[in-house]
Amino acid sequence: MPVPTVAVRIDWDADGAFTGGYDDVSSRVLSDSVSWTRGRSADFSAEATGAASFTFRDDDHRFTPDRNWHDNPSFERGTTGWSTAPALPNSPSSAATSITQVTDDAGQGGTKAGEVVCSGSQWSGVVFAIPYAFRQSVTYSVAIWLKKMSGSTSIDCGLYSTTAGIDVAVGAGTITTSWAKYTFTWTPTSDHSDVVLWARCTAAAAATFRIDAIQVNPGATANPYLEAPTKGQLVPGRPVHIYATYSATDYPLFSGYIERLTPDPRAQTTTVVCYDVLRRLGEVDVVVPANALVQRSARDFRREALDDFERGDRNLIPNPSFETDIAEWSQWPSGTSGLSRDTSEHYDGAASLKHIASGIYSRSGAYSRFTPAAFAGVPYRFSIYAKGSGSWYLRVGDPGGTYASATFTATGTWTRFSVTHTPAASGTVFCWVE
Ligand SMILES: [Ca+2]
Repeated sequence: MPVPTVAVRIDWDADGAFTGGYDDVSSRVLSDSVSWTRGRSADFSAEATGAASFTFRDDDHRFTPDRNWHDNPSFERGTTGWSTAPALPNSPSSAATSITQVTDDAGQGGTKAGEVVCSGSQWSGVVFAIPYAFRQSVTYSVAIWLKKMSGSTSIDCGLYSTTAGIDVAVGAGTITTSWAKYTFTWTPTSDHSDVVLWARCTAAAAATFRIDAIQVNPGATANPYLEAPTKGQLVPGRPVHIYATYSATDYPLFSGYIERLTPDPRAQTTTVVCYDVLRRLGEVDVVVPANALVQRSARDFRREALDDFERGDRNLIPNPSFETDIAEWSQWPSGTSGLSRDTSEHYDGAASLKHIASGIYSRSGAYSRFTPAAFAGVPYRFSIYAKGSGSWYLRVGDPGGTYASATFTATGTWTRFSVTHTPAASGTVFCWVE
């Protein structure tokens, strides 16, 4: 008899998806440590909310909050937090021309790096604010990977208190065309909560260089670099999702948020305690109908929250992202000759579905079918991100022949369009764009 496998995911970077490279933490969870409850209580008893807890293996300190104080060290999700503002100790300092995400990496994990284009003015560079308190007489260590792309090789890096204007530490120096790690330490002589990390060109010359795998931590040596989560991500409130997979079907078990993280240095573990969406409902404003106490009980809210979770965490479209092929999609009126997988354009992932309307037919498009079948009376939302040109219908219909339709005009920018339909009959549902 097959045994269900249980998966645990945490949206560390709070991007609304559990698909980040390190969001699936299942392999780190001690197998006998997972527990959860949906908080179902007997009739007439007090409403109980759900909870979950599990314990990570933490022998490499991946889940120790102080492991890395830099919250965008790898550029995997862009350049958030980085700035070309010249908040640098030398005067006059100048802003770099740009910092962008590029596909490259220092071999420390991930696939992206940051590329800095310096302006040609002396002390041109970029900064990243580190929003944590640096304490007097505590030594902090930094490791940063740099690679020259063009121009000057006179690059340095440091930590700096922007208001005190003192307590500067400087590292790096002459960089090369190969990725290399540069390290330095800083021991502030007073407390600071306004510290920035900089990387800049010390010469009055143009320079382009790349940055990756930055490590900042208290201590005399830099911790080994590990791809996320970092200090700013190991915090309460991050979404948590536990589900079991049985015969290739996923069954949600728990949806909630981190309440607390408790590292145990001696056992080299970190225990995570979570609360569920129902307790979250008690913490946020909700819109309820008039006479809410008469019309809706807390049990209704619970059932709806769980229903939303069970419906909302699954995508019924069998092949929504075209990452490997365009299976499950067909062309209307017939065939697939006008459909192709396009890796040059994509909203998410690495590919999109490209459809060129032939102009032969008054309408042409692409369609897919829901599996499993939809149920009468339950609303379904079909949404796509689209880019291109022309006027289109977005439609979803049921086997009873009724359908809902929305029109949109595609533009040169990826934009989300959606349509909602409540099937009148149960069975396989079609969704299509034409
Ligand atoms: Ca990276």
